Amino acid sequence: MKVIDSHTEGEPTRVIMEGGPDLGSGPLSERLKRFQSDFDAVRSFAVNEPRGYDALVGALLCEPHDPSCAAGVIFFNNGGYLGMCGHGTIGLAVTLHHMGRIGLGLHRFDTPVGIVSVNLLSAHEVQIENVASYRTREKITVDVKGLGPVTGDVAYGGNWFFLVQNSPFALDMKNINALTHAAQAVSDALAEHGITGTAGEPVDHIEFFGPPVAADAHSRNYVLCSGGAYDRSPCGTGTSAKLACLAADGAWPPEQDWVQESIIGSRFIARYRLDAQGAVIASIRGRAFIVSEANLYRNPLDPLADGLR
Ligand code: PYC
Repeated sequence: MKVIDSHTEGEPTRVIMEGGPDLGSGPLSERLKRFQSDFDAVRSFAVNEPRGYDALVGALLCEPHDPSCAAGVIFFNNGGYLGMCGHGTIGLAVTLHHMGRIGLGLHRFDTPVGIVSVNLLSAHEVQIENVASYRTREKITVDVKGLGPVTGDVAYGGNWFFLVQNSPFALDMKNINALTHAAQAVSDALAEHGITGTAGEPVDHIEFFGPPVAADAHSRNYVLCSGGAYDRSPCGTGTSAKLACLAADGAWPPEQDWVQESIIGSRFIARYRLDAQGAVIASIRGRAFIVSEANLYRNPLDPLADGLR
């Protein structure tokens, strides 16, 4: 399998360029189901140890279903599959440019949850326009083991998020283990209380917010991803969900930059517009850099041929 690794504001993406599973044709949402049911070992092979690590997000490059798109993509991680991935889309755009497959300017990518627009501003800087984001529940309180009552919003930004305005710990890397344990406990509590997305999807990304460190930023976050690793970037789909909450609260106007800092201090510049139906369409701008190109090998004699699951 040929892969190209990059990082987007610190968060890694591994694009499968060759040697991925043949998922056939049809909408990306159907091909994701085929990936899940028939080729899940390939997901584990590509991102889990010993070839990968927990924070790594995989991106299977596919033929798009919609002919207006430059590429199709299915994102996945150490634990399963993602609807969309903001940092991964930025990483994919920079990777395709690195390979000479797309030029600077506007492109469309087909994903399992819809089409996203990509504006490749330079070899490293990309602005994406996400699928519609929305909040479904406001200020709900769950009792969390070890933390007590925790209040947050449920919102969608391409994945499902629980957004907690007041982080239980200061948003500092020295608290990374405490933040991760707390976010995992919140995730467990949501599952126990049956709090899901609109079609019963798990709310499997948890965001804690607090004041920014940089004077020109608006907020800092910590994001727990569905596989249990924390996002080194501010999370593109999580920042989209945040904008949906700000818009619903009337707390941030359309077409104005919102600077979202991550737990490591990297940032996305985000903004939103309202479409003809009044839906929040978030744009996320960030930078990605290629870090390696590699061939991954699978030996059937290897007890970890399909990765450490
Ligand atoms: O940037 O949307 C994102 C993302 C999701 C999971 C990790 N990063």
